[in-house]
Amino acid sequence: MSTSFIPLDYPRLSEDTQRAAAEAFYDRMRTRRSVRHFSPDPVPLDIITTCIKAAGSSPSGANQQPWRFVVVSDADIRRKIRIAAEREEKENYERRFPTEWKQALAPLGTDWKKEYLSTAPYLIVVFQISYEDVGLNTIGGPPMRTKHYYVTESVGIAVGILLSALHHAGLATLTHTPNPMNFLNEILGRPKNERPYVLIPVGYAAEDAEVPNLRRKSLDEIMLQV
Ligand code: IYR
Repeated sequence: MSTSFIPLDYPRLSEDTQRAAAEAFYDRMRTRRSVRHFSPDPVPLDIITTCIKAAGSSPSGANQQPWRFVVVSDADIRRKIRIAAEREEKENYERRFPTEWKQALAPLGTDWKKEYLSTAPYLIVVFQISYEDVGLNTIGGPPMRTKHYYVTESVGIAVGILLSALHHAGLATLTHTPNPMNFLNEILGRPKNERPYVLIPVGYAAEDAEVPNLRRKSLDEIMLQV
């Protein structure tokens, strides 16, 4: 396959502008928290779709863009998702999670109840597209497939950009991964080459929303200079 190239369209900034941009971004991002208490207030859909376009600008393995973002606003579907997720989480908390895991989760104050899944006006369900079927094999064998590379890494980066874009737009989010999540394929009618990656409730935080008093690691703890 031949490749064509175009000039990179991104101007170099002055150092002052760069510094101001870096600081403004950090100042905004440091206020991001995982929110578990949502207001049912509606959010304009175009704000959500713009944030998804930002997520779609993510780098990906071999530029295969192996992601699908399903935006759920229908109240019945959100309720179905809540019921299915709570069924799994009840099993997790009551039987499947080892004691050690429950101890690690204790500071977050979580349990199997997931009210936010029906309160938040949107659930964005992110799927990773593990491979793509590219047509039927002419001699009746299995379909021909395009393998995707670095799928989890690519989708993880896209989700990071999505969470940043939503937060930057003034919205509250939660990265939620009820386990197992295959009920999402069934409820949302997604094919089996798409695997649920994360479920993100999106909306405004409830007025009385509280978050655990956690400490972020300092720069010294997360960065080394060599
Ligand atoms: N999925 C469960 C448990 C849970 C797991 C992790 I790792 C967290 O960071 C938080 C919760 C739940 O949502 O309650």
